[in-house]
This record gives sequence, structure tokens and C-alpha cells, in this order.
Amino acid sequence: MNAPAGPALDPVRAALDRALHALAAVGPDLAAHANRIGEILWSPPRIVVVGRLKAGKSTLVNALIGASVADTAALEATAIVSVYQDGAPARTEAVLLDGTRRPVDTVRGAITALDIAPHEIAYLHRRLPSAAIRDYTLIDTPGLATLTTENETRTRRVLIDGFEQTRTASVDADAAVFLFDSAPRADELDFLRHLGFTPLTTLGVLSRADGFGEGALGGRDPLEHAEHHAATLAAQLSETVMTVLPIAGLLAETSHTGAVTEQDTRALAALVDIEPFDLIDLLDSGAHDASDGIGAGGSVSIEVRNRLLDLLGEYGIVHGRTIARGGAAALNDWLVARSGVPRLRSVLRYHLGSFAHLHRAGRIIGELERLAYTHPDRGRIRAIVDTLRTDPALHTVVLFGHLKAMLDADPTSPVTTELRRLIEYPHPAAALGLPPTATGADIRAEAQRKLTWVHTCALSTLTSAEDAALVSLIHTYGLMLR
Ligand SMILES: Nc1nc2c(ncn2[C@@H]2O[C@H](COP(=O)(O)OP(=O)(O)O)[C@@H](O)[C@H]2O)c(=O)[nH]1
Ligand SMILES: [Mg+2]
Repeated sequence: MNAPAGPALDPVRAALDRALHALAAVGPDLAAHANRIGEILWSPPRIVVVGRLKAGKSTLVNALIGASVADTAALEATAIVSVYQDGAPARTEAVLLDGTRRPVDTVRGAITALDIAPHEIAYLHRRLPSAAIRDYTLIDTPGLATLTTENETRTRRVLIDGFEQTRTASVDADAAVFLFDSAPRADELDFLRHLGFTPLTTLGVLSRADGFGEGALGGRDPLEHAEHHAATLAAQLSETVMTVLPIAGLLAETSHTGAVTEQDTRALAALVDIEPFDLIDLLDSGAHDASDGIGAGGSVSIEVRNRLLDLLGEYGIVHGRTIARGGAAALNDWLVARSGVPRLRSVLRYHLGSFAHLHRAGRIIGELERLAYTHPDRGRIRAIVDTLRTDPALHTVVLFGHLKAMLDADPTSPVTTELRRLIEYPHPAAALGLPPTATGADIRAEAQRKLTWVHTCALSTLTSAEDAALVSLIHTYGLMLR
């Protein structure tokens, strides 16, 4: 295993790495397995972007990567799952259904020609030298309930069917970003449940926030309105997503790919004196339609107006005019701030990212357990897995595995709620549902009370998932008592 040199390993990785070394020492064929599993350990967690066609998935992927690499136009390419991974040189391979890989031509990130039928392609593996995807690999999907049912089949094949069959094809994702406008529909939530993520590894994104509610020209600021709506949705969907963030994907893509020029900014600033009604006329006069409406302010050509609309949308034009007086850099800063991406990045990195790491550690334990069932040397492998599962460093990973099993078996059980809180909050007081002011004595008393409760639950469990979870909970509260 090629462990990267550098800062000390985090304890979870160190424990997994020890287990893989122990596995490799058992026999030559197990060394190959250890290397294969090690690839999961040493590559960043994988975050899949899901949602309806035109929800804004590829736009958001472009914004996060900081370059227009994900197609938002060519239908052919949008119908395929794309995996974006940090790496140099920039290159794209088509991974076919039978596992073979074929190079695909690109020019500055964009696919120029795809001479393979989309139905033969499992996914496109794209490598780009980009610091933005160093911490996590992004997976863009065609979306569900799309134009054709074929697209949906392809998404399902990689995300759901492929889940069981192609664990080693490294398409397995560790967390999901789920995009929707207004509110997610029943079929979308159903699809999401099939992906098998937990609320801790699923982030909701309310997309197109710049056009939310009455839009840019309405009485209420759409971003502020979207913020409010996102908070309501987060509360309603708390059993599905960790939170919901509003994102203006278009503003995000434009600002993060550096598409705005000084010339654009001057053209925008020139609109600053146009009266609101005239501006509405100007923007409404059939965008992208060269036949009418130069307009209202008289100060902008159809071409310029269309370019500004493509870059900024109505919201960016209406509200960015005064900012534009300060120049392109000021406009770009404003767009970044309004896009919602800085907060999204921070959630991806510190919240979703940390739970994605837990998920990935669980995947590695799952791989080892599969070997412990199937390999002739199962006794020695079983011992390695047992050592790993009882390692204190992996305690949260083990609890996370129980949470996943309980979400399947009995999502509304109080045991499920308990597991989620223990994983979500590292500090004992919060993990027990106590206020931060709780004293050591309060914590011990609460842990004792929970321990009694768990023992009562254990007398009448409903599922084997619950049986197993309770054993771990008894251990957890026991540790807190000490
Ligand atoms: N105004 C606005 N347009 C957006 C936003 N996100 C995406 N779009 C536009 O919606 C269209 C579809 O977006 P795309 O990212 O291809 O959707 P996908 O099918 O989910 O990948 C594109 O023309 C985008 O420019 C947004 O936040 N605001
Ligand atoms: Mg797309």
C-alpha cells in the first residue's frame, strides 16, 4: 500500500492500514486484496451529485471544480455518469460495461467527440489537476425521471445495481448531494432511499436560488426567500438529509470559473440608471431572441444582453449593476458570496466530508468481512476483522455501520435516533442530548440512565440489526461512565 508521506495518519486510517498490512501478511493472494482495498483507503471519499434532469447538477459540479468541464448542453454527454478525480495530466477514459477502458478526446476539459455508444459506457473517468477536488471526488449523474427512461436506467445501473456488483469499480459513493428546486418529489426521495445513504451523508441543495419565489424582479429577494424555504425543508426532511443549503448555481459557475470580464462588468454597470420598469422590459424582451427589444435603456445590444443573461441571469443583472461599478473583481467577489458556494464547500469539507470518511471506513470493513466469509483462510481474516472492530479508534465507524443497518430495518426506532446523535456529536454532553453546560456528574448520570434504557430495550428487540446495535450502545455508554 502506498501510504502518502506527510502529516501523521488519523487514527481511523492508521487502524485500517494496520489491518491491511496484517491481511497482506497472511498470503500472497491476500496481499493483492489488501492492495485493492488500500486503493479505497488512500483515495478521497466520493460524493455523488443526484437530482432531476436540469436541476443544475452539472452547473454545480463546474462551480465546485472551478472550470466548465461538466457538460450542461450536449445531451449525449449529460446522459452519462462522470467521475471527476484530482490527477494530472488531465485525461478522460470511458469505462465500458465490461470493465475495459478507452481514452476519450478532450480539449481544455470539454469532450470533443464520443465515438462510443452511450449505452456501452458505465461511466466516464475524468482526471483533472484541481485542488478543489483533492479532498473528495465528485460524481455527476444524468439524473432521474429524465427525458428518456434510458438515462434513468443508466443512472440506476451505476448507482444502485452497480452498487452490489461493481464495488471494485470504485464507483461506490460515500455521500450524496441531492439537488432539487422547490421541494423534492416522492419519486426522488424514493430513489434516494435506494442509494442507501444516511441523513448524515446526504446534503440537500435547493438549486436555482436566484430565481426562487417571485424571481429577481419580484418584491421579495429570491436568495433570502430561498434561504428561508431551505430551512423549512431541512426540518421536514431531517430523516433524509443533514441540512438543505440554497445555491445559485449559475452565479456560482460564472464566478468560480472566472467567466466575467472587465468588458462584461462595464456593460453591466452601464445599466445602473435604467428605471426598474424599463429594465424588466429589457430582460423580458425575449431573451436570446434577436428579433426584438433593444431597448429600454437603449444602452445595450442584444448580444451583450444575452451574454449578460447567460452569465448572470436576471438576478445577477438586476442586483449586480451597482456592484459592477467597482470593477470585475468586486463583481466576482459579490457573485461568489451570493452563490452560496463558500458555505457549501465548508459543509462538504467539514460535515458531509467527515461522515463520508466514516462511510468509506465502513466500506473497507465490509470488504474485509466479505473476505472473512469467502476466503479459505477465513479464521485468520476473521481475527483481523475482530481486532479492527474492537479498536477504540473505530468506535464511531462501528456505530455508523449500525446506523445504516437500523435505517434499513427500523428508521423510526429510538435506537436509530440514539445512534445518529452519538455519531453526529463528538462531545459526550451533546452525544447524550445534554446541554453544553452539563457537568461530568450530569454526563455520568445520563450515561447510566441510557445504559438502563438499552438493557430494557435488549429484552424485546424487533430486528437483528437492533440486537447488534444495542450491544454496541452498551459498550458506548459503558465507556462514557468511565
Ligand atoms: N438561473 C439559474 N440557472 C441555472 C442554475 N443552475 C443551473 N442553471 C441552468 O439550468 C440549465 C440546466 O443546468 P444543468 O447544470 O445542465 O442541469 P443538470 O441536468 O442537472 O446537470 C443550464 O442552462 C444552467 O445554466 C441556477 O442556479 N440559476
Ligand atoms: Mg448534467
